[in-house]
Amino acid sequence: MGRAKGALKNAFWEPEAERLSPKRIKEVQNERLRGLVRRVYEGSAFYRKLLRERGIGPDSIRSIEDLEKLPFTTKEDLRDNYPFGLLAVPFSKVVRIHTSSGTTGNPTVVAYSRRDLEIWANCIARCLTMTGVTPEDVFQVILGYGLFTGGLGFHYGAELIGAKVLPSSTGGTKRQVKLMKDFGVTAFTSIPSYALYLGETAIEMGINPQKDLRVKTISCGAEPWSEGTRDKLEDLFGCMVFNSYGLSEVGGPGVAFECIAQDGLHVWSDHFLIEVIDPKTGEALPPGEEGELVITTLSREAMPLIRYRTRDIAMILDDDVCECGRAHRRISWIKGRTDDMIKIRGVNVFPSQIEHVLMRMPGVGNNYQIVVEKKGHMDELKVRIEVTGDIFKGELKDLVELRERISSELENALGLRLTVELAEPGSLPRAEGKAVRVLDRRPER
Ligand code: DLL
Repeated sequence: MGRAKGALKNAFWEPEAERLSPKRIKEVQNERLRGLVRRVYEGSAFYRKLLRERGIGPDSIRSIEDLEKLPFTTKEDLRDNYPFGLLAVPFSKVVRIHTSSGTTGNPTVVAYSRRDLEIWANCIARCLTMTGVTPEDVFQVILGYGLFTGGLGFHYGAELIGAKVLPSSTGGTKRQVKLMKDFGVTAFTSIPSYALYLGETAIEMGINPQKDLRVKTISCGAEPWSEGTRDKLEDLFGCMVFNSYGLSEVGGPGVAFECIAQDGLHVWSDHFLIEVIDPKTGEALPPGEEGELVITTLSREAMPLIRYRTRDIAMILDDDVCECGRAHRRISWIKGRTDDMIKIRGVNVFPSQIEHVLMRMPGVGNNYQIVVEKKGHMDELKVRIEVTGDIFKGELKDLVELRERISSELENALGLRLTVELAEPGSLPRAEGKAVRVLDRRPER
């Protein structure tokens, strides 16, 4: 647990919008959903066709209760209509274009109008204010600038607050730490695996992150992680660390964020309507049940999306007003993606299940890697795990005992036999962007 837990103040950027009552949120959503359907009907040939095929007219949708009548939008739809087939405004209204980090085929394109950019910056300003960032802060943006939405997204949100923004982007880890120290950085945002690496690097440089740095609030996201990793980061930096969720297709980061209650992520419900569905049947699931997150963008102008299937797995938490005073719907941490599940000898495994077990165990260090191979006809699962410096320098029997404990906890959690390999601290590859956790070396199936 971070030393400074609870020291941050609960504050609001757009108090009126953030403190909407559950009833008002619903009214705003109803009104914006009706407006959205009308807008895409008029402006988007793609949605007009899709809606007509379902017999839906511009005024058929009256409220969010009608949401299930609307079709889903998928990543394939974005790819098939590359690059600008989903625009709902004339091209002249587009002022920014980002793409997703697609590694195969066409990337997915995200276009913004001027108003989209304003709303995005406001959402990020809400998120940062909610987690204690103020105009007094020196805010380091340790996320890629460029086509990736992370860097520029946080940049403009933090600038809007009036914080002193340090656009250090990614890479050059020692330089990042030096800037953090020399400029008295008090808040930063990064990918969680990179935040751990920054902390380790600081220690290597003889800098104690708790004593020699002034960081008081951190937000991390853009890749799956666990509360165990959060605890490690809070211990490392001695401050609170918040989960930050978003995806480029619906605009980038700033979709959902933790508040200082750290009890689920608030989705800005005046701008994003969320559902959780059974990924196999498409049916909506009630709060408390885990499924695929589906997002409808209520305010986006240039490229609004209706019922976008994120492939992210999470659940809606209950509808109570949070102790921070916000009724914006909360979701759980993201368990993983429907497409990052690995099937090993018929058993479904999510990398996050492994992370969840590991990051809570004493003796386990900051990095791990999952390797899947084929031995004869059998799939073999191997997990390579860095241990802490103490364990590494300690006695052999402690290493052996740790390895056995990890094996047995992982086997219990996954219901699968596996091999555990322990590694020296800092020896597994680090990424400057999203961590690559899984090496699937099985021949193409
Ligand atoms: O990662 C946007 C972002 C930037 C979010 C900075 C947070 C901070 P994409 O590159 O399009 O956009 O990747 C989006 O990353 O569908 C999730 O699978 C995953 N993801 C994002 N945030 C989290 C999180 C950005 N907090 C994809 N926890 C999403 C788990 C996350 N997974």
